[in-house]
Amino acid sequence: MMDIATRFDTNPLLRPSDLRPWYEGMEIACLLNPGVFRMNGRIWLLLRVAERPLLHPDKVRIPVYDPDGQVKVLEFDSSDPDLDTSDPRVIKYRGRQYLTTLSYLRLVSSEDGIHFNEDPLYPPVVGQGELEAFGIEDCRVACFDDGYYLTYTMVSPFAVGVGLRVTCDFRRFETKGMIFPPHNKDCALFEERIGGRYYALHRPSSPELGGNYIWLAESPDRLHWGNHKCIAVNRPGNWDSVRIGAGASPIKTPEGWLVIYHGADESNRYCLGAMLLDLEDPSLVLARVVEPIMEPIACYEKQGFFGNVVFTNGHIVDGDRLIIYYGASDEVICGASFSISEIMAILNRQ
Ligand code: MAN
Repeated sequence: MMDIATRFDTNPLLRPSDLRPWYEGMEIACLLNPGVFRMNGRIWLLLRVAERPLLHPDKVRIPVYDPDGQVKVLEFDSSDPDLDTSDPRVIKYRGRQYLTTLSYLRLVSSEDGIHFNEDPLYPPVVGQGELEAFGIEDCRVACFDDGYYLTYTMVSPFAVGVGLRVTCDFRRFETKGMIFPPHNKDCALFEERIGGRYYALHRPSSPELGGNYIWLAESPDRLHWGNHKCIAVNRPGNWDSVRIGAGASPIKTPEGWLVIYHGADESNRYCLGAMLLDLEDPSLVLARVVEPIMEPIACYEKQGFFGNVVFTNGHIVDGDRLIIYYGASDEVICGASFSISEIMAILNRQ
């Protein structure tokens, strides 16, 4: 099978063993789904790093933040019949769910977009408070005149929602709290106003009636969001049949806003797709691909912490070249490029 992505020859670019764990007594299980931006002439990745306590032969150990921001480890007996460990990402126990890893964000940068290093001057971005007790994940970085807007998934025993922090230098952050309440994730801000208003794509979940669809919202200030509209749904029987969610900020082209999105099917296989939104009214979907533009094909995309996943929430645009950075198998960071005109050519006009 073929897709239209050109993977970097040097993939994976980063593996868990390339960084030291941030928390004592923990190991890095996964590097995944970076936010991407340019700053000071360099390309930066805001990696999602997932750490877990060192494996124990008879215990299942779950890391969480306590109210002081310290990591606390919950322990379960591996032989307890009430423990469901069938998904490597989640533990289910007596009606409750816990994550097997604790995610936070870490910055690396590069001159060439291939070799990335960490600079100790930039501290990790970690979960704060009870709504982030299970960590923070999958951060999109949107670039505005007044700073970088970070939209990320807040995870806690209460729920999953979208948080916002704002920074100009990635050293001091203003925390704005939850901007899209549960259950919501995959929030990508448009990097410019349309008709004087800010816009965001987001992904609420409505399991009883509806599904995991992509919605559009508008705002006067990027903090308060309203006029929500569902703009794209799952396609039964297709590669994006169970859930879809936006990647990074939509890309402005003469023909419309190009949105790269992920879609998953019943077997949790994650592929990437694309759709085109009207320039003036982004609630209008002008076109959407039928086949994915990228599928888990390479061995590092098929096998890993959670195999058969390509997931992106960060890219760089350079003329016709779209470079995505992506998490492969929820374990390693990779790069791939696309021709924007080639994506445009396969978009199916609606
Ligand atoms: C969810 C998120 C992503 C992850 C995929 C696949 O959508 O947690 O971070 O990559 O699942 O596991």
